[in-house]
Amino acid sequence: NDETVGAIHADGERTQADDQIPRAIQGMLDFDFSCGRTVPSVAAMIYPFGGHHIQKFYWGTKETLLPVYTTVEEAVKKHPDVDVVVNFASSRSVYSSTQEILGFPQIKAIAIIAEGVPERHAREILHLAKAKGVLIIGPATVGGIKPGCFKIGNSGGMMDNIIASKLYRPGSVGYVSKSGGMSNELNNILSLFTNGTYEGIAIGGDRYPGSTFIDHLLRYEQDPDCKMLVLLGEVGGIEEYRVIEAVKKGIIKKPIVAWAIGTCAKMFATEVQFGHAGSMANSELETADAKNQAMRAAGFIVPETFEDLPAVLKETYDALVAKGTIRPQPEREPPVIPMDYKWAQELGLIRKPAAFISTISDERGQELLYAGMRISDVFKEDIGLGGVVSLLWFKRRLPQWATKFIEMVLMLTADHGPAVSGAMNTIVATRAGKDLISSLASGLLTIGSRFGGALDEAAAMFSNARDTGLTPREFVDASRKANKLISGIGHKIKSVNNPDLRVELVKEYVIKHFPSHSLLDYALAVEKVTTSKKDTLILNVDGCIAVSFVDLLRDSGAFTPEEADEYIKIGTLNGLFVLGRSIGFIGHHLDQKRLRAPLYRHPADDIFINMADISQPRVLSKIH
Ligand code: Q5B
Repeated sequence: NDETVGAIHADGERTQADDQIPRAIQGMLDFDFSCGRTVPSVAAMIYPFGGHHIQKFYWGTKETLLPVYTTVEEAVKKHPDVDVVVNFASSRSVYSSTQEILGFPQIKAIAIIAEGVPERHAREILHLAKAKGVLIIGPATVGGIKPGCFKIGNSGGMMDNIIASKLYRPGSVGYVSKSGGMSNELNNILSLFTNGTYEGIAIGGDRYPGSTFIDHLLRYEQDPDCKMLVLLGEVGGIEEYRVIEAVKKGIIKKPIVAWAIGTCAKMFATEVQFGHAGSMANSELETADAKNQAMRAAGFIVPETFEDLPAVLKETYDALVAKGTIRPQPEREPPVIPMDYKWAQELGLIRKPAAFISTISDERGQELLYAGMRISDVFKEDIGLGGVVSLLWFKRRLPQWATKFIEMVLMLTADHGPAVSGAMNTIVATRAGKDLISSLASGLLTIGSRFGGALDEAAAMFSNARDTGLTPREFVDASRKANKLISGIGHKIKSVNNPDLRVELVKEYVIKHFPSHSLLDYALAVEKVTTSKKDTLILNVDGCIAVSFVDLLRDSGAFTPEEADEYIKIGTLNGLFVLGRSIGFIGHHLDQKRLRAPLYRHPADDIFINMADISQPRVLSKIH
């Protein structure tokens, strides 16, 4: 009927739950929609991990939501109309989950998809289900399908197959087979040679299926809308003989077309185990030939070969039409189900402009690539952290003197003690109980034009001044006139008499290794002017790194002048300080954690609180 009937149970195996099960559910919903159902047949999912949540699926061209519960108990309580569970749990957990499901009398049928369920577990489930009057389909089954009504999991295949086999509307033929793959073939044959499938069940190929041929054929016999039966048995087991008994006793009266697969077994010198766990003859009785003979003798319609199956199906169907038992209905237009985007893309039917472009790394292939360089080569060629930065920031290999300089900058800027603004904020955040990322972010957010974030502006100011031909003094005077501090000049504690050794190290390296250091020379000449006014107005660490990096960008030969300018404009140089100082901020966070440092509160006597400028409390006039 057109009510929600099923719940899905999945265990915790991420690969299944993440991909295959939602895909199977989407297939069920697409089938429902194609049948003209007004509500999805799937009411809910049960997934023990991840907490209660909601998952989104397509419903035709629109979307619909399915609740996901963590327990069967919660699901059945919320959905008292549900009586079917499709159990997608793995072979390891299917036993316990099926037992749990069997504890709820509201559930009347369970389809067990898992393969490789231990036979002892399968028999116990079967025993318990029988006692409780619950129909089990499977294990090791694709499930079953009732056109126009409900499909279990991946039964019937993909939507194009469902449409081609006309499974969106009921036919008159009920079939039961062991194999899921063969049931798809049957759907196809029935759609070509009869008016199609009324209901089809694949009982699964295990030695102990939860329900067998006879269970389903008896249901079809009782159902007035099912006019003709098909049994697709196979070598191994004796379940076909139970159907033979029912036919002989007149319990099954509807015409039944049958075939046991595996007649080729006789061509092998020894007994052959076919694909299914149960498909091996342990006696003459269990061979496909013996079964076909016995079914023929009992009055089943058994073709001479499997290839003749379509012909006998057609004959049987035509006879029922001639008798008036089956009245073929006019065909309705097959429904249009939108194709999944991924599938359409795989088939090359659609294209769409990408929302994002990325040009620095690629992890889609076998090996991660940094700007086209294989990660294994990054190590083989020992390009170091400076090499990695040059690949990911500049998309090119830089000469060793340049990559070593990048590494030097990262090492020099890694920390400058706990008193600097960013470290302080990191420490205060840590002491307020924040986690590493929050504390680090707190420190990083402090980096600004006065603290650590002066590199880009320093690079721009010094190069503009030099490029426009200003002498160092003219530059200093012009900045003062414009009331503008020169970025990269000045330090809170370092001075001519207390030089910043980091700056000395950078200067030494640049002068020794760089092919040219003209902007550094210019900046040092500016420093001479500023320190003549005040000895703290030195070329500071930000400024020294910035001008040296401009020399690197302009004169390494690796960049065009336009590229060099662009890297300065887009904020690359501050990135060096941010990256380096993150090392120190993380260190301060860990240090405070290790020290179990308590919440920090700044002493009030260190804050001058003055509200003298507020002459009187302001009173808001009443608004009438
Ligand atoms: N005056 C750095 O200020 C500081 C002047 C200037 C012309 C200047 C200041 C400044 C530019 C930004 C800059 C990076 C705020 C610094 C860093 C990383 C760090 C930090 C650490 C680490 C220092 C006193 C007198 C006044 C000013 C004049 C000052 N700067 N004139 N150009 N740039 N620089 N930031 O000491 O006549 O008396 O009114 O903003 O490059 O952040 O270690 O702490 O590794 O963590 O408070 O090294 O220089 O000086 O503002 O009282 O000024 O000098 O006009 O003149 P101070 P102020 P006057 S490296």
